[in-house]
Amino acid sequence: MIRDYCLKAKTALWPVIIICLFTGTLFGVDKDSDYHLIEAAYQSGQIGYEEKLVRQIGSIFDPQTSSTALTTATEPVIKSATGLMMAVKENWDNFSKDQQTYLSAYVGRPSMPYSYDSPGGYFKIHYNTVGSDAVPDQDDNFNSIPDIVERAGVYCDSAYSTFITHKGYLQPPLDDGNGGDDKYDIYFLAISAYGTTYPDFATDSAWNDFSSFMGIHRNFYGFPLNDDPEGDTIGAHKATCAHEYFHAVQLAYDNDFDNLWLMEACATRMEEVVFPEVNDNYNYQHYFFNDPETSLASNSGYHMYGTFNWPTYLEEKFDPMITKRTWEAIRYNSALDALDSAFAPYAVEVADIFADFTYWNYFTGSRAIPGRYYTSAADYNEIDIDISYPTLAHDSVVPINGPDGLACNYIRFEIDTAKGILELELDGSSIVQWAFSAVISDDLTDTVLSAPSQLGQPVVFYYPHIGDYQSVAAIPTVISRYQENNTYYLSSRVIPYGDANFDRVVNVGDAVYLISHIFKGGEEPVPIWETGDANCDGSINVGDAVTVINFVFKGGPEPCSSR
Ligand SMILES: [Ca+2]
Ligand SMILES: [Ca+2]
Ligand SMILES: [Ca+2]
Ligand SMILES: [Ca+2]
Repeated sequence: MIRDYCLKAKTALWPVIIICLFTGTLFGVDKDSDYHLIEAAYQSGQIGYEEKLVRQIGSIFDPQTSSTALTTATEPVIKSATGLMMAVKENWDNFSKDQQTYLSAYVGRPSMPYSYDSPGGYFKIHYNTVGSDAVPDQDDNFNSIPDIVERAGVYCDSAYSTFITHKGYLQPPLDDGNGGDDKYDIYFLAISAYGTTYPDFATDSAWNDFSSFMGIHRNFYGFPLNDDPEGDTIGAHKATCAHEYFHAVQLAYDNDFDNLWLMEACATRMEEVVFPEVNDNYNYQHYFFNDPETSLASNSGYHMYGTFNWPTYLEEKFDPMITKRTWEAIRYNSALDALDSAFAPYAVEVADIFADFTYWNYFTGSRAIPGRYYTSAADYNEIDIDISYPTLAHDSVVPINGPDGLACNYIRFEIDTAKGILELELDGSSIVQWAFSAVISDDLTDTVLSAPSQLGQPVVFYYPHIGDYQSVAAIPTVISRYQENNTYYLSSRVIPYGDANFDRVVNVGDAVYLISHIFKGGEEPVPIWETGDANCDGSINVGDAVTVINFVFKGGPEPCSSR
């Protein structure tokens, strides 16, 4: 078994070195899911950071240990190894000599016998026809260039055209003739990932930009299914060219691992901007939608691919160039500050609009309303409900998984037979800044109430005639950037019709209160006037006092009994 835990250097490029870096029995290393087991082992403290990076490189790039065929479509494969490459480069000096020797075989520029220039002339695509990196030899146009290589040229040219020509992003810095000339280099590789972008070297710009080159999977067999009419293999290939080339563009602005969450969110978004027919990004949306309590700005796991919804929301709600403004600002700012800067034309910041984003994410899948919120809302997954109640009234609801900074919960109440006025209250911890939204729905309406919490005060919503609707979704949201797993109390109550003085019972006091209001200039019914409309005729007058008196003293029907 020990042999299974040894990582082997590529013998083609390096002297035969077998480095038994690890002798533990944490896990095997024979499937792409190892990447996640390694991550889990690191998160639980079983292995250190450098060891994690070395093992993850092995799980993706080492043909001895990785599953290069990717034969199980249901098994998630790592989408992009770009963040891993960035982390290895950033931490290079922390690796041992042996680790550096091992890593060098995988993080350096590959060498391939053949190359092909893309029709647009911007990309040089390198490939092999034998050995573990071999591409499929299909050549339907009989020009002696494997068709998959030609397709890479077309797809990457499309990405170039969208990002550089049409949207005006910075072109990735020239690479000093590496790979044969100044064209951007792409290598077909045997890897357990769709692709990876390798930061190459820093330029002399005033900001931290990097030249780069790209590795993409050698055949795209066995990836998750997608919607491409040309088939899943071609769809995965297209998505990868858009995704990884956008990473190359991002590296023209900044090479900072702290930005990885936004890099992945935007690169995954760009898959559907360049190739809207593919929808491979939908395969990753549930990592966010099943985990809305994890911070938008989380750099771990697949969550950051699922958050392609964030740039989608920004581009659809505000304007299509907001992502570009963000990357322009990221040269001199953190990702969140760069976003704030990109919103400047609208005089808002992330904290002001994050609650709006949370309820856009509620109206997807079967909850989508035609013409509202996301363009593709009906095709999306549905957001996870943290707690779901079959009835409306519940006091002191505490979350199962409280939200991190820039995250939220969804708590849903079915209205069932309740009628009256809804009172929905959020009392969040005073450590972080909260916002609160409530979605009041039936099949046709999407009433949303939303407000930030002021100075640690509770947020309370009142809404009349709640019995007319089917459900209420409460969305407690942390709009502070940081702090994990925040807790709160949430209460959903029903104020009965006729409770004009809001003491939660209907009795003679309400009749007195109404008469005082109607005839003596006394206060309006509280907390909203509908509590006093005891006959539900849409106004407050003596008839309401009569209804209350009949109900309390004469066994008459309860207020608004006909509604
Ligand atoms: Ca061909
Ligand atoms: Ca080059
Ligand atoms: Ca009362
Ligand atoms: Ca009335």
